[in-house]
Amino acid sequence: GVTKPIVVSTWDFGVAANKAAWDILKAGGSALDAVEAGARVPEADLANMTVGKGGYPDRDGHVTLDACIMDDKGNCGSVAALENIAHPISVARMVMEKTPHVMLVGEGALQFAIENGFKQETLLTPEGEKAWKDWLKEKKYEPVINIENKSFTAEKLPGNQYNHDTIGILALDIAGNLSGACTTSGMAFKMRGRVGDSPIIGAGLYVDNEVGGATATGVGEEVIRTVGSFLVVELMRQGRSPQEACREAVERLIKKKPDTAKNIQVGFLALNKNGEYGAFSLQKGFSYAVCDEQKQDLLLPGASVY
Ligand code: SD4
Repeated sequence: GVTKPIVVSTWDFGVAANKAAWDILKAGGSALDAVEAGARVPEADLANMTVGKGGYPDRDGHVTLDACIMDDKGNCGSVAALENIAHPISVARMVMEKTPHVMLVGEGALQFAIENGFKQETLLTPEGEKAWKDWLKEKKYEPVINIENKSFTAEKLPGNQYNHDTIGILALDIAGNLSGACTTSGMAFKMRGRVGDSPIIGAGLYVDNEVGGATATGVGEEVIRTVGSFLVVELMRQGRSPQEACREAVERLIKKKPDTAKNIQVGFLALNKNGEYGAFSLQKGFSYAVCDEQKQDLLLPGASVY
């Protein structure tokens, strides 16, 4: 039969991203074009401090970006620790389409981006610089749970300055094909050179066009350890619903590191081949956005363990 297109993405910010993706899907465009367009929205948003331009820097003051993209044919592309380029997701797509490789990092990724016409710009905003300088006073690396979700962090953090998001986005197009994208500036004040789960195929994102796609957000180290997104897709292959699969991946993570799990956030979001979706997170406060013909930009809370 005819597939009903749908797009899902992580955090409140997914609403705006989904809108851009939906414009492509409803016109009969590909899921790949849709997820790229969606991911570019938070990347370009200066108020968003965990993605793209305006992202918080590492502990040495450098904004370094991670992103990956995967299509329905198993093609994938990724960049990690990329500096001075505002749209890492589009560089990742170019790595996928124009190179024999899957992943480029650091200087090499930058060189490739420049060769392909991307403009270099300063990504550290005055707000990002101020937050970094405040952080330098104590230098405590303590990832804030739900830093991406304004409504859950507003009481804890002054001035609403933590309004932002790392985006994972999954789409099913009218032809029944799945693609996904994931883009982030990583954990704020990370060590220089640190790479999280978001650009790692299988960890931050995985798509298998026979089964479904999954993406992760939160503390990437724990997601890498459990190859989270691949796990979610494999669980769906074995018959789990998207939410059940996400729940089991969260439980796996707790089993591996019970003490760590209590004090961090990790969330998974999944979309299967039939257009069914679901999410699950360690802590309350994870949100995701869904957009299809019926419900445009509806925001649903994910279930959580704690
Ligand atoms: C990372 N998973 O770099 C990313 C951060 C994130 O919402 O998802 N923040 O570990």
